[in-house]
Amino acid sequence: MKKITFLVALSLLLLSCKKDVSTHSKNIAASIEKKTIPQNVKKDHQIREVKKAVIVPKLDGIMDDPIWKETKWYGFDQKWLGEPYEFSDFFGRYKVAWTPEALYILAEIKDQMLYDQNKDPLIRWWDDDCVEIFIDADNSGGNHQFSNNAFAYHVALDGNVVDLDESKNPVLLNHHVKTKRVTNGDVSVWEFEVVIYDDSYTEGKVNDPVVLEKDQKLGFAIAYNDNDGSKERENFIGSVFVPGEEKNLGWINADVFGTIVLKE
Ligand SMILES: [Ca+2]
Ligand SMILES: [Ca+2]
Ligand SMILES: [Ca+2]
Ligand SMILES: [Ca+2]
Repeated sequence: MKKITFLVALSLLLLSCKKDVSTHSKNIAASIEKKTIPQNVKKDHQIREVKKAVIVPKLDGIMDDPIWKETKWYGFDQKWLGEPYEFSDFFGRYKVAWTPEALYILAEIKDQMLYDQNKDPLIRWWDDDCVEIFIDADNSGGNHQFSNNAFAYHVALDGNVVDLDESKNPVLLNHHVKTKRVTNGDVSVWEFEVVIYDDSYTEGKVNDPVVLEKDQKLGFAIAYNDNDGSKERENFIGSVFVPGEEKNLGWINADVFGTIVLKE
């Protein structure tokens, strides 16, 4: 009888040891998994509140809409690429507003020469004069170079919209961003309507845009590629400070985008 009791006790002990060992190995596996798949956490910076437009601004390149009278200008004031430039070469400022259906941007750009070297919108699109709009729908930050975690919409002078997709090729995303530009002398007024898509967007499929809501945060930046007749762009001027030596990171990493907060 004693022997049986001893054997039962021994088996129970072994069983509990086995359970401990297996729980322990599971914990190790989980921690290794955590380390190999780091969750990106964006540190919000340049946090700006964006006002809701009660009346949708008319996309006509004229800034007389009620919302543009109520919102303030921000500057394209960060040189991301190129030599120092003069006011006569480039000056830019912009405003942002929102409705549940889209983000609206007004940009006033002073550029003494509008240059469209490559008529094909998918050839070296960044070397032609273009406005670049950076959107991260869920403000996640992180790499988006060949994914739809965020978008870097290059809006060309002819209104074509280009970004790289998951196949690492440029695609036209003209249904994401609509624009109207009116140029008088060296000043262009651009109005944009940006329909927001999140990382579930799949090119060639039916995709539902994000319905924007009060207090929603988005990653946002805007920039201008200025070329006045050179083989390659001469300047790239953005809206947000990028720390470190390499400033041209917006097209790769959504961590450098500022953060906008949608307000009534
Ligand atoms: Ca307008
Ligand atoms: Ca220029
Ligand atoms: Ca994202
Ligand atoms: Ca130019």
